[in-house]
Amino acid sequence: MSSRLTLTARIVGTGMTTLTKRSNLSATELMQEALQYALSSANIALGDIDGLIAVPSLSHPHFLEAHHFATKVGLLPKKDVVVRTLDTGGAGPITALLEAQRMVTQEDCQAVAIVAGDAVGTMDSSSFLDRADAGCRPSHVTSGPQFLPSPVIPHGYSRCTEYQINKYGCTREQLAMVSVLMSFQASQHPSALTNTPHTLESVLTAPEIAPSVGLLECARRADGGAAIIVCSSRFLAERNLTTRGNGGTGDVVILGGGEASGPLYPPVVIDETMFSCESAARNAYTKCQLEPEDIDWFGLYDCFPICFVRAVEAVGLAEKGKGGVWVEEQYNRMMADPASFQMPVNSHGGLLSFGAPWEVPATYNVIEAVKQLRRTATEGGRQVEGARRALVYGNGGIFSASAVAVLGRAVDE
Ligand code: MLC
Repeated sequence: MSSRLTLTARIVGTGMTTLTKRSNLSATELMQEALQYALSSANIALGDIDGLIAVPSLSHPHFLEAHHFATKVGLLPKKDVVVRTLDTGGAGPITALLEAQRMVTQEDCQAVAIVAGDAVGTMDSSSFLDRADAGCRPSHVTSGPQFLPSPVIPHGYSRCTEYQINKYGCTREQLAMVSVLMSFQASQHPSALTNTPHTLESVLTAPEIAPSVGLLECARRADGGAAIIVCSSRFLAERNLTTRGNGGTGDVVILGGGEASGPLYPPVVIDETMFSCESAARNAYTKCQLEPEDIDWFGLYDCFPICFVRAVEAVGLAEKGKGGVWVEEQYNRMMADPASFQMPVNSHGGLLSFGAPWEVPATYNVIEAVKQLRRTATEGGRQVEGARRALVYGNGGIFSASAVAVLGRAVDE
């Protein structure tokens, strides 16, 4: 009864295109395909959508991305539709989830679609790096200590990695273990790009991309589109669409979240002030009045191992400075008994091993979270038994934007 009186934002459908190294499709085509899957999984029509959020792509950038996409799919021109482009880099899909929650609970939207798509895998290496580098390096800095060589993003994360090593004693091996763990998780997911687990040695001996980052420790460039449908509980009740009982899947509620920002470019001297996941996670827990112990599954952004290690600490899985030790414990547990190993974090394999179409991957965290909460993550022994709440985190730029959302089953058991 109370769920009908309190307006909540529910994730009722998700969709994603097949992840591939090269699709030869445009970002818009990938978004369009993903949206179709999401609408059909939510059992609603495009005409029901009165809110659309898109995150921009690197491969096919458009002025007013969401307006461009809405026009392409025929949602525009139409007066009563709220169309917004959100750009917080890789945090975008989580920022969008929190925005969709506000649109549904405070702006009277009934059904909001979030779309993301990119074809960075189809781009040749130099075009990709030209665009990726330009975004993360100030154009006037061409030498000196602030200058980051190409590839700029791995070099920026390498600087942060060295800070963690020097300040907290995180080891190079512990960082490489993140990639091993992610590849193990991915090998249990049928849609992941990486289907064979890496060995620690293979990660440590992979070609060096930046001083403390090897090839297998970089977000795995790919093409893909993904979409999420968020509806108001009122709309679902009016349409008799509450999916609880519809195939037994149940709705997923957006409980709340938090966001925080860091600098656009890494400073010459890295210190704690540049990291933003900690305050985003703290804000999310405070808003939802929850503690780390209340979360059953975590979708943590892992574009590079350092991002994952910092996230493990930020969300409270490990004490500050002990993220590397936590990773090593998981790795040792996995090596001791791979057949029964389960880790309730990134059960899809994350950016390192599931696949990373630029700003799309945080959407995969949400899609996997929804599967976990609906208890349908059945392949590969991934399902966390009795999962009731999930935390999803997205990171933009080089720790420049952090967004954290907490999701729950619509009716707790
Ligand atoms: C690459 N390969 C991997 C892999 N990464 N294999 C397994 N796991 C991984 N994590 C494989 C590729 O599939 C390919 O295989 C081979 O390694 C070479 O990769 P490539 O990308 O084709 O090579 P190249 O063009 O030389 O570029 C290498 C690179 C680039 C490391 C410079 O991949 C790169 O920049 N990656 C990081 C992408 C990135 O920065 N994303 C944003 C993260 S920051 P094969 O078999 O095809 O030869 C973020 C925040 C934000 O997420 O806001 O965006």
